[in-house]
Amino acid sequence: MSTGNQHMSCTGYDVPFHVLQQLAVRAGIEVVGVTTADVFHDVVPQLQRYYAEGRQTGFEHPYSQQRVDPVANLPSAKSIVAIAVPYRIEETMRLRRPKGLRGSVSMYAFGHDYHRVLKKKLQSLVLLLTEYVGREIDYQMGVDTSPLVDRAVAVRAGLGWIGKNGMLITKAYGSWVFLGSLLTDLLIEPQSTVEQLDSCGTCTLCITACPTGALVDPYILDGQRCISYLTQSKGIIPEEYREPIGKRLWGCDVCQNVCPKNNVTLLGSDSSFAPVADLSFPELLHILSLSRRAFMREFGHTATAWRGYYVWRRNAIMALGNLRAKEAIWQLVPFLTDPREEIRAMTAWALSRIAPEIVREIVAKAYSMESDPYVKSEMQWACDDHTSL
Ligand code: B12
Repeated sequence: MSTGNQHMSCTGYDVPFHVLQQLAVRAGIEVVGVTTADVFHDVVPQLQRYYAEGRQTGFEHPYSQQRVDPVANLPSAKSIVAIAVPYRIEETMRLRRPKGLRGSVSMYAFGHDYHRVLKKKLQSLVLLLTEYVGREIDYQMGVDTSPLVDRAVAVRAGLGWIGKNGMLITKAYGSWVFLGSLLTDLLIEPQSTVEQLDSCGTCTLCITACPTGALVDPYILDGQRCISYLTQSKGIIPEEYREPIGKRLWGCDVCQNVCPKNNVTLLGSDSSFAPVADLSFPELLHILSLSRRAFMREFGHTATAWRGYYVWRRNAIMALGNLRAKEAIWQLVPFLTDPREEIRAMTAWALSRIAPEIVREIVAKAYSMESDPYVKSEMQWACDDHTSL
């Protein structure tokens, strides 16, 4: 391959766009785009509104100049390479829920940790770019953890458009893509024609389908109501969300599943995104039986482990409650005296749904020994007049 310096003299760019595309393919990246390192002025009001309305989840960076200014992240930045990697693959399409007491995990999370997979691809791209330009390059990779707003970067780089569900939707793969970015001091030629942005038209399927009403307006997600957030949050889940969460143990795909733009899309081909172990439809009683160490051994290499095992245990208990799983009663009872409040509270709730008449006395006993006022309130039903249940 010719050296970058030759190209620079002809075009003024260190890397022409068609070369970037070829290198991206070699790095296993399906969709690539480029944008300048200019400030994302148009995102400022959207972000300010997001924080001002308290819709943030705590998983995003606090508001700062770094969220909108690439140069505040990498002072030498000239370009941003934006990538989209599809994670819906053939193997996923063949999945069927097995029988039994099983929960579900969102498609984005049941394979190998996408942070690691995308960072590896970006690392390969860096090596290829370095080789191409024939010098060390300054760069900063971002997959999820970058202060920059990944979707805004992707839009400006021409990867797709934002749907009413807030998702970045690509033409080829729909919204079933992970996003990543590479800030670099290279001047990379932008795509000469960026495709006309598609739009949702009058469709509002995602808004009406959201089980918790988290899409409060077109393009506006209240992160704290989003099931994806709730399943990853720690502590006690507010009662109004417990039933809508259903059997979900991690993440939620409803607003993407109903999206017509996701009907006819190509599939990705990276087998890293195939379900790991039993993670697509985990057996709930198996989850409850795992020690923390065993959980990490089984699921530590997925994107679902970062919040720790207790979030999983709590979610499995909630799912069993929602499934009215009588078979689970005696495995649940010991959690009434678990050291963690949220586990005791969710167990009392689950048992009240599964078989209040069978466990009333046991829960009433737990109530009498309980010292936490909130957990006590979750057990109160066992002491109330049972004709009201
Ligand atoms: C915090 C966070 C969450 C929070 C809050 C989500 C949210 N909407 O902000 C929670 C935990 C709820 C969450 C859920 C999910 N997340 Co998340 N999340 C993030 C994170 C870390 C920060 C997001 C952020 O800053 N939000 C602030 C708001 C204001 O920005 P935004 O919604 O991301 O983007 C808006 C602006 O870009 C603006 N915008 C920009 N240009 C334009 C142009 C036009 C015309 C319009 C109208 C708007 C617009 O509109 C966007 C949509 O509101 C990003 C990674 C990152 N660093 O960006 C991943 C990220 C957004 N999440 C991702 C994923 C996969 C998910 C889930 C699908 C996971 C799941 N299946 O459970 C759900 C989807 C929920 C949904 N419908 O949005 C992907 C999205 C990929 C994609 N195709 O869009 C990202 C980019 C991670 C990644 N690297 O791939 N997530």
